[in-house]
Amino acid sequence: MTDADWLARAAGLAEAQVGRTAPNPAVGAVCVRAGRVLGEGAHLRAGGPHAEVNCLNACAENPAGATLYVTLEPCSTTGRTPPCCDLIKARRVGRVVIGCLDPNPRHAGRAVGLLRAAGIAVSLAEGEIAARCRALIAPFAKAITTGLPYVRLKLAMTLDGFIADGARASRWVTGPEARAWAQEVRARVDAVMVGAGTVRDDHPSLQPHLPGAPQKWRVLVDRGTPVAAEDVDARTLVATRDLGYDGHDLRAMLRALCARGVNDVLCEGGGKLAGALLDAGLVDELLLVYAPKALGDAAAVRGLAIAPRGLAGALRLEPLERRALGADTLLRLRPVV
Ligand code: AOF
Ligand code: ZN
Repeated sequence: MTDADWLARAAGLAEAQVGRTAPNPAVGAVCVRAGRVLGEGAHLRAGGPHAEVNCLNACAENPAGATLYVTLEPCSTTGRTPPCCDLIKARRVGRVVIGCLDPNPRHAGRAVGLLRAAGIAVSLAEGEIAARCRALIAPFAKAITTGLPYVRLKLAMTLDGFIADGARASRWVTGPEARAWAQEVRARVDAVMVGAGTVRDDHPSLQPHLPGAPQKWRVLVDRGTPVAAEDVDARTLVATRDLGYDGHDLRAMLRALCARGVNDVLCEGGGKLAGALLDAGLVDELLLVYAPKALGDAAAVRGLAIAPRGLAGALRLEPLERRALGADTLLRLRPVV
């Protein structure tokens, strides 16, 4: 087993917690001596022990001299919990291998010097495993450095770009595989957001229908369309009421959402909200699921209702992934800025 292999094990522990730790990042740790796991752990929820603490406390034997693999740089100042660097020193860990540095300005890069000064060897991951550890915390990194959540835009569309037909029916655009995948995506974000028109037409629960999945914030962006009382529950944030939304400034609305501890939000439509987010440059990632269907109906609902642009100024997207979901096709894309 190489350092990268052990870090991959730690990354797996962290990945299982994605969507559960807001506003903290998901972090995993494994403590190893002579090719044997002494203990492992993950950060399970904000306010609870960090991954290193759970890992070191789970060690079946004294971790003195052992190697600690952790997906994120250990913290070095007191937040809701005491600094992990102190515990790592107190337990006399011999070596720490870090998946990626902490973008949180309170900690960024400090652990490396602090641990080395205490005689602990420190290595920083590189290459593929470092990228995997960075990807794990991409929403946290954006939120902590910019005050804005990481925004994913998911739309299920026909090949001619419609998310609903002329009667606003949208339930069966994509097939069962794509719908099951959509539940997993919901389970891994902090909040799910839609325009109020979508709520009026579909009354979506916006919750992941998966056993054990935590409940998400439902963000209803009401511009023009009021939200009916029966569509509001304890997990609902009505943008004008709860996020100070003025009907225009989506950036300020997202900032208010981030201030509530939401590191990432999944926008599931409708087309106008999707277009407005794209026009405002607020989307980090698009998840477009294309069903092999076409409607050809001028009254159907366009998915990407962006402002008109000429070909020279077209919205450009960089493909990150293409994947079959049953008969449907997922395109994961990033706007080119
Ligand atoms: C770690 N391991 O498992 C996590 C870390 O308020 P606190 O005490 O929970 O500290 C939160 C900050 O600690 C968070 O913003 C991030 O910088 C770091 N998170 N650090 O060493 C962990 N979750
Ligand atoms: Zn910590």
